[in-house]
Amino acid sequence: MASKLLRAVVLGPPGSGKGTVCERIARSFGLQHLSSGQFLRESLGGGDEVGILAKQYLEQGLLVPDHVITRVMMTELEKRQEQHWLLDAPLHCGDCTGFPRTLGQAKALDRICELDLVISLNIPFETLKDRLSARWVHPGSGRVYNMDFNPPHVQGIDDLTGEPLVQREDDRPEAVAARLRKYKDAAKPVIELYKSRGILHSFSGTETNKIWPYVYTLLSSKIPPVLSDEEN
Ligand code: G5P
Ligand code: MG
Repeated sequence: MASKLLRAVVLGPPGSGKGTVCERIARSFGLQHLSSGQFLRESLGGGDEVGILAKQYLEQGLLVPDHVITRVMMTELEKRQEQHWLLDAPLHCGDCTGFPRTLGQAKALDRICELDLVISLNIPFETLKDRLSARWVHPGSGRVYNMDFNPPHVQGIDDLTGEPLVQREDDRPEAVAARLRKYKDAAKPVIELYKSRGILHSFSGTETNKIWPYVYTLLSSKIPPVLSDEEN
């Protein structure tokens, strides 16, 4: 018989380290990392309906409408549920970042799964702006670098593929300011909802490396790690 699925979500403002923390969780615990923002960015070049709709919102740092992102995420989550079931792995897990971001999205997620764990990252806004202006990404994989925190071996080049790195359109200062403003209003009721359910775990600080050991300990209480804390 299949064992219980672990369902975890990482929430936080732009630049709080959702992507960075989720990559570490994925490596340390063998979870799948699904990023709502990365799914949207991948859809931009495809010319399909979602890509065309999402483009204007992403460029301006606005949230894409609930019905669009919910459709994208439900499709991706359902696809993976089936894969896990077919694989018949001893433990079925998934973690996603950046979704849900509004109460409407949280309700849509409730209809397909029961979350076990919500991790919320609280990082001072000044720190976020600095991080985003120094971020470079590899568009093909979504790999993220930072000129101060985790620079690539060769400036402007992805370590694994040797392809050029780019700066995200929405990391321009005007778009960053809009994203940070929007985040608070939309996220507050979502945070309150998960707090009232007793599944919210908040972590505050200015450095991912200092927050990480606490996140690792929390996850370890739910699922056995495949890598030690120091290996990440
Ligand atoms: P995204 O892609 O989810 P955001 O804005 O929520 O975008 P973002 O910018 O990707 O989040 P993050 O993932 O929280 O930030 O942060 P990160 O990339 O890991 O870290 C930021 C930088 O800091 C990196 O360069 C990293 O290396 C560095 N860093 C990490 N830790 C440290 C540290 O300790 N020190 C230092 N110095 N640096 C560090 O969504 C994009 C857009 O898609 C739409 C919206 O339009 C959104 O704006 N969207 C949605 N719309 C509606 N509903 C949803 N659910 C949506 N999801 C996405
Ligand atoms: Mg991200």
